[in-house]
Amino acid sequence: MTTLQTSPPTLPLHPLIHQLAEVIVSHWQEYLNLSPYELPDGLGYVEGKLEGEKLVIKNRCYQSPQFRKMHLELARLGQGLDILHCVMFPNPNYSLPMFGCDIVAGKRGVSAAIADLSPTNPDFTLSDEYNQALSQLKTPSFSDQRELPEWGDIFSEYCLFIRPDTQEEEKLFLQRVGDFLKIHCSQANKSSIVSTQQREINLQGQQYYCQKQQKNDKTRRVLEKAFGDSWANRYITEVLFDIPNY
Ligand code: BLA
Repeated sequence: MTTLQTSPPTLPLHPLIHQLAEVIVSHWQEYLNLSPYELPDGLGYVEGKLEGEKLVIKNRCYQSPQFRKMHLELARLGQGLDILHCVMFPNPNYSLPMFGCDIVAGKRGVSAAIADLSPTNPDFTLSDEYNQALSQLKTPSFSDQRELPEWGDIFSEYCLFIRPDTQEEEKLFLQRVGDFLKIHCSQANKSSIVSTQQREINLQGQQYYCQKQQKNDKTRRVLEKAFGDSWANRYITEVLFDIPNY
């Protein structure tokens, strides 16, 4: 296995991935008070090649008072598979859902585009404020809605999981993620610090979310192929879905 950490080149990825990355980062910059977040052991830029094709991963990571970690990852496997992964982990002192999204684009276009604001409380509901704001959004209809996997009970009723069929649908997806982010950032900015008891409940909700996401075999397989089983496991549990225990 080779894992190199050199200065990151710009990855030439599927246009929807670049567009979504721009939507995400511009919302973070506009609404939140960002500071850098260091990933473990210089895992910001990684290249791996074990069997077959090269996997290149480029990470950007920030934090803010309301978010423990905001992670945006762009990755390219060989010439054929482009990936965007993003998760905003709330600071458990605030009762906020998890924003997450994933885009997977292959040679034949985007096969999966998913975005959600996922509840972290024990009864799997979003707060009234979130429900009210989200229910007021215009709900676009997509021609190819995909079915969530078995571990997907963490996602809310607003979760979008589609295979975009046209550029118009790609645009609608981008708009919807922008809407989610606007709502999320403005709710976060309005939220106040909770009791230590509630903080514990928030942490448990995030732990459950991460445990479920760690069950996504499709992500695991891609990483194992490029980096081997133990590296992949460490990356999934320490970078993609590290379970906060502080
Ligand atoms: C699906 N994720 C996938 C797929 C691949 C990856 C190859 C299959 C695509 C398809 O079915 O069309 C791969 N995703 C990756 C890799 C990384 C990644 C390698 O992020 C990182 C390096 N996944 C997330 C987040 C969400 C998510 C934050 O990381 C949601 C908020 C969801 N990805 C998700 C879901 C599927 C998926 C629900 C479909 C899984 C299935 O159908 O079994």
